[in-house]
Amino acid sequence: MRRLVTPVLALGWLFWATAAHAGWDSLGAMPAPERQGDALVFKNAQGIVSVQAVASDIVRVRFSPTTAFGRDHSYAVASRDLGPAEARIEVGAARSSLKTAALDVSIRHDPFRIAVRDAAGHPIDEDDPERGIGFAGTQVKVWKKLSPDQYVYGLGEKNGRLSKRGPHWGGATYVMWTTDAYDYADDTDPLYVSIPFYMVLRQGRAHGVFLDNTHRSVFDVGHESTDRLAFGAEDGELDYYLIYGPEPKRVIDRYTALTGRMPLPPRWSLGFHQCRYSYYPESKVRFIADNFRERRIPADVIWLDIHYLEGYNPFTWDKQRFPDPKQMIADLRGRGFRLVTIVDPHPKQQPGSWVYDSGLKADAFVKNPDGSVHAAPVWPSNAEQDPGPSVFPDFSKPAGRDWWGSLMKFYTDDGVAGIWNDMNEPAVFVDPFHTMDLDVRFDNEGQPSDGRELHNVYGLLNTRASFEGLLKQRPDQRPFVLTRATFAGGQRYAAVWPGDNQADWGALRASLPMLMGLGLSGVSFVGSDIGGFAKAPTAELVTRWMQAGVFYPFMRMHTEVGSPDQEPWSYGTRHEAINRRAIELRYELLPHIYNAMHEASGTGVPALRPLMLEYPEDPRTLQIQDQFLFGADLLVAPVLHQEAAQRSVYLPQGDWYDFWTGRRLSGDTTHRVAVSLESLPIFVRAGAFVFRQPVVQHTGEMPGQPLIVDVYPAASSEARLYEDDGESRDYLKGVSLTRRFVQKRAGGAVSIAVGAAEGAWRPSARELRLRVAWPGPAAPRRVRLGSLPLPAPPGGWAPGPDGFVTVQLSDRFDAFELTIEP
Ligand code: MIG
Repeated sequence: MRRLVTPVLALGWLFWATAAHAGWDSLGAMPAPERQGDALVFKNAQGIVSVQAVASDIVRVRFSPTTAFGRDHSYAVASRDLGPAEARIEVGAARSSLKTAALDVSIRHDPFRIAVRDAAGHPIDEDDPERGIGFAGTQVKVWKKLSPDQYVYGLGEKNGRLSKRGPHWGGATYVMWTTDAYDYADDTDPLYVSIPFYMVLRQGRAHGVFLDNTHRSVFDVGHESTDRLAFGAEDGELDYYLIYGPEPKRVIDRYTALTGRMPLPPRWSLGFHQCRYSYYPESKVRFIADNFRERRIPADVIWLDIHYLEGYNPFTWDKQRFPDPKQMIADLRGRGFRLVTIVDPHPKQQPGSWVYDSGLKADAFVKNPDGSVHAAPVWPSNAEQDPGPSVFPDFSKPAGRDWWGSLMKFYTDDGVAGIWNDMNEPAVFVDPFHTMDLDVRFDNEGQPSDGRELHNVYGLLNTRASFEGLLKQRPDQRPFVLTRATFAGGQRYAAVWPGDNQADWGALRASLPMLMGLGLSGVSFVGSDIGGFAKAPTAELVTRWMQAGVFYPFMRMHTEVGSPDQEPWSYGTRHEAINRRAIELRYELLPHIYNAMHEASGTGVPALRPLMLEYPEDPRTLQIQDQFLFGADLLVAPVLHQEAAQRSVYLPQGDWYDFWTGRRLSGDTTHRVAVSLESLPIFVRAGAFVFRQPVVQHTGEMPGQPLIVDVYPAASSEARLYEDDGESRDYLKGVSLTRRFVQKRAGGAVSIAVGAAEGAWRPSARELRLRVAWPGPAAPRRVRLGSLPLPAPPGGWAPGPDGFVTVQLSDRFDAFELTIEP
């Protein structure tokens, strides 16, 4: 867009205020505001603005180019009870301000501009002085200053860089409009998920901005002009929250206090998942299960895609292909497998069928403007026999969600473990937009509206209904839902996979910033299709993808219809062995992974972390996207290039250990590491505790396994380990086990203190195996348990060839201290 500001400026602010730039009106002068609680409310002939301290570190700005605000309603916000604001408010003639313990919000009245500083006076977020808030017809927008030292992250599931300012900082524009993007390239936008949230990091200080508007929205990050960040929506209010850190982790914590957090997933869902479009008939499913067990490749879940259905119609079984699903599922369970089925939100319009008839009766479907039920072609229209259009549940209606939720019984009765919601952008087979007609009518929780407003939350509300339905059917079990589309706050209901990626190296590399961007945006249970969905990967690509996928929070292999076999053993024995080793590593690390996911469920801070999240003060971390941290302590640098013989790895300040060899490496520098096809470079931060177990074939084999704790000494450090039964919801009532692990180095000795168990859960009897990366030049002389010297090797402790000293105890859940002396 051409800048029209400067020449007009010369005419004076009056014109400037009303004709700032092509097609947009900019908010001009506001009279002094009215105070309402912790908010200031401004009104003029152009519109109404409220600036409210929601908490001491969260400010909400609402603007409507009308005379009054609409209903205060949100599908994304989970809680507005975020702590006291205790705002001090001052109203002056030219300026007003709103001060909390953390923030200083200063509002200039004429022209209307907002600037936020932290308590020390650092600028956090400032309206662009020339533009500020604007509107054009129903559109609303705000322009903010963007300075060269501001890094922008987040925006959910996006292609491109981790840092959202685009290549060479030429800027980039991101659209929020959930879209079925089959076979997308590494620059396709938008994709399936819309999360209008970004984080800004400036000289180590972070804040977040969340636009709570479900209409199509656009984020221009330094694109139209390098020094501005603009965002806005096609309709509705400009309703955004500014969330202060200053630590980036704190921003996520507070953003997810507002929009909710991922509930603790069932442990089996953190195992390995095998999927394809599609496994059928039953004998094929059994064959896949047999392969895993006989080849000793661990796995927990097999997935059924749309070919299990009769005519692609959800809530049916094709009885030719699956004559006895209940028996099949029971047999699989007996061998440690769970089954997840796809359930698309588009039942066939089929009078006489129980799903359609009961939906009509519950008045649960999306309507046409004339009040008739809306029908359109999706998968059931492609059925070989008796094809027909589909109807679409209105998930924005509580009764529609309840009805959908009640249908989950169809699956839970057969023993299906989890639900896969696909096609919920919603995708519809009509060109050119490939979605539902936007004039359709939704209930919108009592304030009827159309597709323009509800499109972006269709997936979120679909998963909400699935999640709540599963919970109703199995109140004592954690629901598992996977979704393709969602919106801000969707982390409360479902894990996310970024749809139909390509089986190529670019897509493998792109998966890391995409998944990290989701994590920075509150969605921490994520994983891309391993091997790639569209087309066929090479053996080498599959193996590299499997290695990277060990650290995807959701680890699933999947491929499209008609592609060659894509299982871990499909690429010859050498690749099978390496793929097995990768999946085995996943299972060895499950106690650690589960612990990290538990942390994410409590704070929102994702397990899969960009380096900037832990090292925001280190400028060298700010754009790294080809390596990542898992939790705070594991740094993973998967090999992402074909035929690579080496790769470089940046280790931030501090000491590090090579996970595989125990060799010490210094931080604050870039290392070149030689790699072979077998290599998955992993580094462990000094001070880390890594929680492991021996390889198991599925999570059902975990009870009774030794708990292995690898300790990587630093001057001093601590960690907490969370455990529970992995499946039930008893942990919500305190039936869990948390222990604190502390280590210290002093005078050449290393001491490890394990705290008393908190919580009411205990695992079955097992061994506790502590392995300490012994820093001394020679083997230790003595190991004491409290004051008791343990028998020397081979009795109570043993130095290993790998430099680790191993101490085996029975895990007794009481506090103790171990000292290893030189
Ligand atoms: O139009 O269910 O992204 O994972 O295998 C394709 C068939 C529909 C798209 C999903 C993909 C799934 C496929 N689905």
